Amino acid sequence: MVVLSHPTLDFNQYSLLRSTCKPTASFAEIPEIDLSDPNAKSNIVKACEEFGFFKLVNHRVPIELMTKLEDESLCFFKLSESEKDKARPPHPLGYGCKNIGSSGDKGWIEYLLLNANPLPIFSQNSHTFLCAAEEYVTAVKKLSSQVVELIAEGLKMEPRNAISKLLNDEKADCCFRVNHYPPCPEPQALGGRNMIGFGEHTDPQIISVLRSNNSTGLQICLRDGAWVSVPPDAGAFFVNVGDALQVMTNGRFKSVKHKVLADPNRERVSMIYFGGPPLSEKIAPLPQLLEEGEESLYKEFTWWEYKTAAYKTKLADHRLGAFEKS
Ligand code: GA4
Repeated sequence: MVVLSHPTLDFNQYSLLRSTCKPTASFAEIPEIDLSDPNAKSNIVKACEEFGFFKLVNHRVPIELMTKLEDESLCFFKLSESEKDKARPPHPLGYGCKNIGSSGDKGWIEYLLLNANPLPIFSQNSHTFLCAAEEYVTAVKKLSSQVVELIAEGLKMEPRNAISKLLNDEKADCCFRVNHYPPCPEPQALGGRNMIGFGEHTDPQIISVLRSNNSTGLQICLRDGAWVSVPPDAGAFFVNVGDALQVMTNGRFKSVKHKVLADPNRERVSMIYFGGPPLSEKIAPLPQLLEEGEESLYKEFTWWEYKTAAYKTKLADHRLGAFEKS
């Protein structure tokens, strides 16, 4: 049984979830980075500066790893509510439905939120899911590390593992989430507008690597404030700059605001790896990146301090605001 079936939802209760923005055209100019291209490093840097977001192709992660985990995830989400309830609550980690975070955000979504370092056992029958997740997370973790090393090279930073060593640390605070957005019925009831699946936000971590099935829904916010739809590509990954990387580059890269609208006809499944540093790590501009005389735009803080503060905020809040120097 799919949990978010139509009769169980009260549209009035979810009135705040209606998307208030005009429908946007698909954005064909999403930067596409070909990992086999010798210019990948400078292209990634350009994409992170302009969009905080890019699509990654020729990444060499076998599509079978992705589809296997997608199938396993769908098997989990098709379980009865009482079965899924055994993996609740999502806080700190586990199964969540409609509620995101702990500050009242809601979405047309159910999800699994898991520690990625290492993956936990979240229910008795999770063995096949966890095997698929383990394989997938191992591959995506490696890929994230490759991407931040290309970033370091593109920024002409020494050593090239200055960022990747944080993601590869045995205490790295990385998490993994699988989101399931069931088809959202009756958009007419919402005046033709789509229901919010996951409200607008930036990711607090260093980097996020997303893969979704072929459904639309993901939108990113451009520098001029316009929201654009990201055309889906089930064989590619989409990479976000997170708040921590914005700070580490002293604002040269911007963490990208993004959101997901539920599709009236198709279910969407996305799997996202969030690469974060160890909790005790100081998050500050990398000294190698500061020009002579350039000062940090941010107060000093550890990842633990930022994460603790971030988890008390609402999705759409400007989380870095409290850490900017006035
Ligand atoms: C956004 C990125 C990740 O999905 C996440 C989210 C977390 C959650 O779902 O519990 C948060 C959100 C995310 C940022 C602000 C807080 C915390 C929900 C929320 C309202 C797992 C993360 O690390 O931060």
